[in-house]
Amino acid sequence: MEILGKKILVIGLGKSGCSAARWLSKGGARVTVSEIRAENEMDSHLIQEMRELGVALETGGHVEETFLAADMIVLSPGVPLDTPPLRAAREKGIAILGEMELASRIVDVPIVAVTGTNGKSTVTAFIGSLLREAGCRVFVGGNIGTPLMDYATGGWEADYAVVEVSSFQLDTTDTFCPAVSILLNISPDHLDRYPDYAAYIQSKLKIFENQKKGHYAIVNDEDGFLSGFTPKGEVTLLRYGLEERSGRQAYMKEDNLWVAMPGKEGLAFRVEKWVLPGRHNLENLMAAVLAGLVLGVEPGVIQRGIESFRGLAHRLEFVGRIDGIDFYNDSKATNVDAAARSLAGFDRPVILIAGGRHKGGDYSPLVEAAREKVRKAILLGESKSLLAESFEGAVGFSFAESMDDAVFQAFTSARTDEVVLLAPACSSFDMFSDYAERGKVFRRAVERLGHGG
Ligand code: UMA
Repeated sequence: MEILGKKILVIGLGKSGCSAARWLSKGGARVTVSEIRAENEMDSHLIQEMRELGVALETGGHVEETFLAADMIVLSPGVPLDTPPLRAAREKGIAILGEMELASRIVDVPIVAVTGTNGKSTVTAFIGSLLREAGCRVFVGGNIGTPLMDYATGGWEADYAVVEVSSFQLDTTDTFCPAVSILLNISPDHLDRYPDYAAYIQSKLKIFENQKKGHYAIVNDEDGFLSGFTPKGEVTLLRYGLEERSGRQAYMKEDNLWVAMPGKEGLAFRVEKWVLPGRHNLENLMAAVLAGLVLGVEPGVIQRGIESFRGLAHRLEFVGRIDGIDFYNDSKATNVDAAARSLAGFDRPVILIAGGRHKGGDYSPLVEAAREKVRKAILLGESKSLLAESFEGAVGFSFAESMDDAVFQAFTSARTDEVVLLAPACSSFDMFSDYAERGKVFRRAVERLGHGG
């Protein structure tokens, strides 16, 4: 891609924007970064680094003339696509691409891409660990934390790039072409960004758009939408589901995970040591096992991986047991479906801590999942009144003022062998910088209980 001397505008100076600006400026482009935050709200070291790289900074808002003067615009994933300056640039025919698209044009190793409304970080991390155990060099990144541009900017040696891809990132792809694309599930999310659910689905399907013969599309046959989906072209489609059915290349039978891929018929994996709870985590496991097999990971390595993987922090993470009560941190359950799935993983009564920033959408699937299982809900954050309206008459609840307060109330409400679960069903931005901070605050509150308050 020709960037030398080009006027390139990067929107947003978060992780993705920084990484893109670094690579572009080192490659000889004339880079400007436009950032909505004021300079005094940003990391001064970063500002200094950008200045040293010769990057021009425009902070405290976006200026349309700067957009219109660019030869190309690189977008951070979190930037809305319909702002007036972007619309004007689009009308003028200026190329607009996302950080993931830019990175994928530079990366020269096969990309394994994982998307879905829920579970994508877990599957991304697990595939990365399987490949590492198989002796491959792997870059694991994307929405899970490290931008793919970081790989492109150098310093990494990898045989594969395994990336979690969000719909925000897929929105701004154009030529993105993973060798293996995995779509785990689709349910309503981010309805504050998309005009409707159909638009969100279309964004997710872009993960398959440029795949060719020799590439793999791995999809969840249990998912209402995906069970009827077939990618175009000559891509090899692999389907998985909980029960044995024709057309499925992985399924569960007699507590084993069976594979029916061509050349691997009759292969089975034991799953009794797979620690992640719930049927959805068996679905996630099947997706990762199929990916491992198509990437050439030996079955013995996969079996050992199944037995040793412990999951990710803040994703149904086991925090500890205090006075016979088990505490789980699923701060990453930032939408209704994820929180409902989280609850579905338990076969014991749960004290649920939920609430945060409302993201649009309806809480009734959470109420349904909670009706039989949740003995009490502790509600906090901006959405607590909305959640209370939904829970009224179905699940008992109380309000909390802080995470410490919520954990303490949950602990005093719980009985022996019950579960206290943080599964907020909302984003964290009303009280915390992100879901990880929310999870850490929860964990610290639990640890304090363990030390006697
Ligand atoms: N900004 C603007 N103008 C705007 C909006 C934002 O200038 O109109 C600025 C912000 O002030 C900020 C910067 O843009 O300085 C942030 O950019 P960003 O939101 O794209 O964040 P990054 O730091 O680049 O992180 C992104 C992903 N963030 C989002 O998609 C919102 C990270 O996913 C990802 O880990 C990272 O790239 C590396 O690939 C986070 C996320 O919340 C975890 N993802 C969503 C999710 O999982 O639900 C999609």
